[in-house]
Amino acid sequence: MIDFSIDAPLPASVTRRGFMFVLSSPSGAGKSSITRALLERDASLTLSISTTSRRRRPGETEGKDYNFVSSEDFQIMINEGKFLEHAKVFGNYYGTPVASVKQQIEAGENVLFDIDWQGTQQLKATARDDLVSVFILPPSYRALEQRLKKRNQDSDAEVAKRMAKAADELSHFAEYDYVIINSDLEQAVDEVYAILQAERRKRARMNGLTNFVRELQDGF
Ligand SMILES: Nc1nc2c(ncn2[C@@H]2O[C@H](COP(=O)(O)OP(=O)(O)OP(=O)(O)O)[C@@H](O)[C@H]2O)c(=O)[nH]1
Ligand SMILES: [Mg+2]
Repeated sequence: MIDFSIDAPLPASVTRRGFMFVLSSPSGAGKSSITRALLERDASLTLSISTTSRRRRPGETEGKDYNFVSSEDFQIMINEGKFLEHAKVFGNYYGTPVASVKQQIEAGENVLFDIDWQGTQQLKATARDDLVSVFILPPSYRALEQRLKKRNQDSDAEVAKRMAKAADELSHFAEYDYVIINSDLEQAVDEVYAILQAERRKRARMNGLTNFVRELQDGF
């Protein structure tokens, strides 16, 4: 397989602008597994670590999975303008820290976001050109239910709540640039990776092309 994450060298005068790469899906569609695999495969990709008021689950690490804060502190951070976007999901607050995303994009890095449709809408409103969004669908209702149960991280009540919300979340698929149906994890990762690699090569994300082409023309 060709490793497309290694670019052919660009002329010194041409640079790349990065983008925000958003993955959303109903609970249990496999988004977290896809996220993990993508980060492993593509070294140019960094994960945006969200802040949340949800309680830390066993196995989760502060600062790696999320920055965990109290609801009160989250409210204060909202008021202080600390978030690029934020939303309430399943009764808890989640938000993207405004911090380094802008600088990362300008430096040509691609930033991966595991956020819901509300957050995606907010990013779209403020930074459409820097946003590429992918919605992951489960292959069937049954598959979704089984994945949620197998995960077993949450109580039965929590699983039921998430199932009920899944139908609602599904209805937002049409707000996304791309849709991937995750019936086979490896294949789904390949497909999302292909999108990532094609989007990196968009003309609009390359700076300095006009001058570069002018120099080429001068040689004729
Ligand atoms: N808008 C927004 N949504 C977020 C953010 N961080 C996480 N989320 C979303 O919040 C939802 C719940 O995330 P978690 O509490 O970690 O639960 P989970 O088990 O990962 O749930 P799923 O990913 O939905 O299966 C997911 O849909 C995430 O995509 C954020 O910063 N902003
Ligand atoms: Mg998740």
